[in-house]
Amino acid sequence: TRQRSCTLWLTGLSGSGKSTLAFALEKELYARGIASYVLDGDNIRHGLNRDLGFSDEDRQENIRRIGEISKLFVDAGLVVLAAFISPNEKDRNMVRELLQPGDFNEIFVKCSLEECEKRDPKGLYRKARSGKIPNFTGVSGQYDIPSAPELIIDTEQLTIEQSIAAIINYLEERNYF
Ligand code: GGZ
Repeated sequence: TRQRSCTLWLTGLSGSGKSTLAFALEKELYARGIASYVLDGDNIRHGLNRDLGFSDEDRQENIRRIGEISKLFVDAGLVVLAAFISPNEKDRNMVRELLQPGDFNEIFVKCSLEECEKRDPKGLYRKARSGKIPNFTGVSGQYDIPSAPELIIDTEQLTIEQSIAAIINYLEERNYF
């Protein structure tokens, strides 16, 4: 049987390409008649989670709430594209446990810190390096490299098109289409 809804959980450093991939994927899935929805910092941290910052405790609560939202959206029949740094493996595993087996697909959006700093689309690494942003992931905050992700997308090696193709291929293997 075909599985129509699930969560694709994109984890990686700031600037690794999570949101870019999520929106490109949303477009591709739409073209294939599949309804998806992107959750990212812009629509979650400015609204539902506006009370949360970037301490370890706040990130844990951020991820927990996003996990609960993802669960509801999956119940509603959507493919959830969740794009969050989610630096702590234990927090990502909490979401994995929260969802039905197979509904949580961890995609490691792999990109070296060096390259993310070079991209620095919002100038945040620069600020972090000058000490203006405490606990900034990769600079003054840790990032746990996923130990067993379902998929790794290396955005230093692949174009956006190739990255999307790899994810679509993964979904095809899992009988999403
Ligand atoms: C990391 C931070 C921080 C700190 C603000 N550390 O590249 P962006 O700007 O647009 O995405 C980052 C976003 C991270 O939010 P998440 O909800 O994905 O983080 S987590 O999963 O860890 O809860 C970045 C910005 O917020 N930002 N301060 N200290 N990123």
